[in-house]
Amino acid sequence: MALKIGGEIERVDGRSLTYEQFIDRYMKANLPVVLTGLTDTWQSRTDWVQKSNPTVTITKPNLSFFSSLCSTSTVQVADCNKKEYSDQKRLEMTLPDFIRSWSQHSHDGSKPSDEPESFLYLKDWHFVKEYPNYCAYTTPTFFKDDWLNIYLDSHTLHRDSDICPHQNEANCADYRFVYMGPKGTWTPLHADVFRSYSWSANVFGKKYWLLLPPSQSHLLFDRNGKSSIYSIYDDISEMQFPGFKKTVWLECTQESGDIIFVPSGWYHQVHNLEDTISINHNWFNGYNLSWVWSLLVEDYKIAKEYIEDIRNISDDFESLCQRNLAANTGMNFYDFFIFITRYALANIIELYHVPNSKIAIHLLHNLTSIQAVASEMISQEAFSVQNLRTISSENYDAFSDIAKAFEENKFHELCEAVFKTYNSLDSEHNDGIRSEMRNGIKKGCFSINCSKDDCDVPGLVKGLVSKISGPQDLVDLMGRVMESTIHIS
Ligand SMILES: O=C(O)CCC(=O)C(=O)O
Ligand SMILES: [Fe+2]
Repeated sequence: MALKIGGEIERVDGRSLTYEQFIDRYMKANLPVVLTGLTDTWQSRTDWVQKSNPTVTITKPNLSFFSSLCSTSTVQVADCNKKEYSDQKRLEMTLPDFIRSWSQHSHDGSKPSDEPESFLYLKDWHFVKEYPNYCAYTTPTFFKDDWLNIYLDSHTLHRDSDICPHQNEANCADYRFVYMGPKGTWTPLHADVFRSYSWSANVFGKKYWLLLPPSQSHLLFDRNGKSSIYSIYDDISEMQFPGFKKTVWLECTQESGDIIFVPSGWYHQVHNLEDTISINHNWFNGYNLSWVWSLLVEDYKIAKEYIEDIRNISDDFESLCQRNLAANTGMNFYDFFIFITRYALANIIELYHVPNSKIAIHLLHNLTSIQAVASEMISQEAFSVQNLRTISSENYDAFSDIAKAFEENKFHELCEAVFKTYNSLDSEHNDGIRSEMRNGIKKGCFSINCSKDDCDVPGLVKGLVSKISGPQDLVDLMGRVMESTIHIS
């Protein structure tokens, strides 16, 4: 069945787009775009590319850069020829072994065999985390309002030791990745983790993307709404997937140096048209936070239905559901609530320091979006008084004990990162802050933005709410903050 292509993804020169335009046209509207001209100065675009012949402009990826810099790395690779459950089969190997397999690979696709040869694609490599001193790229301004990675730089998503026993492992670490693989490697149809946004930059090579708007996602599922299509190029049974013929796709060819923005909930399939190396981040912020929450609610229902028959014999059914949700989706309601509570507190601390700045507009928008999501959490069984009595003290303290959070270094780091992020989106204010810091004015609280030696913003916040015992308290706190900041000058 031929695929219906509705059009091409819009291409825009990123240098002529303002941040406000990017917010309005793409993040808020949840529409994809290809941005050009934003990667020319990246170190990776020089170091990761090998000019094989100086007289002819033939280039290849510089694989020896990786074999020498990353000789001790262990990486996850996908075998593009083998399906396992709803994804490609994953293997673990050393980076030099992967590079060797790539160099030896001559994939002509014609080899008749029952067991197709393996065809390896290195995915989800936490390159920045592993090599923090090598500056491969700078995240373009458009993608800097990234709550997920900002939070994970100081905190972990899970506290329960039974959910994430190896908290320091790179796979709990962040959502900043490098992908690389030979021509023909590909990624099956999917929507991204947490229904986050993603951006993906081609450092070298070329990719072909097919994207489907979220309004058509239901057409990709079978009659029971359970299993979904693996590859749009498979021979798809009309009996099993009756909606598929109605789908209309957007396509694009992403050239070397281009960055694609993939909005929340858009299913996509991706093919490397040449040997390709790319960098990508998954992230969310105030513009797509509700997508993350909706996915958690949807996946929670599935996790619950799956074990419904043992409800009556289970002592603590809710925590079983939450444990399964964390295992399947990557976080559960408590992880998410801790995350938004701490992100909100960091925003509140900074808001009280710069109430009349442009930064305050970002911070207030963040609080409004967190408040909207938190109010939807109130009615969830997970937050009933009874269920909150049974959750681990690690989880409960992490959102309820504000005084303790204010003492923690990792919370101070979060405040600093939040402030720096919004400060960098507002260069005017930037200069003011820098000169205050240069003057070495004494600080009264832990905010890096604090210049008063008698400042008690943390005390003020503690005065608004002594303890956050659930989503209702968070909603109320934000209501009070938004009321009181109107009067601050
Ligand atoms: O480049 C790929 O193979 C997949 C990338 C992707 O799915 C993404 O950036 O969301
Ligand atoms: Fe993706």
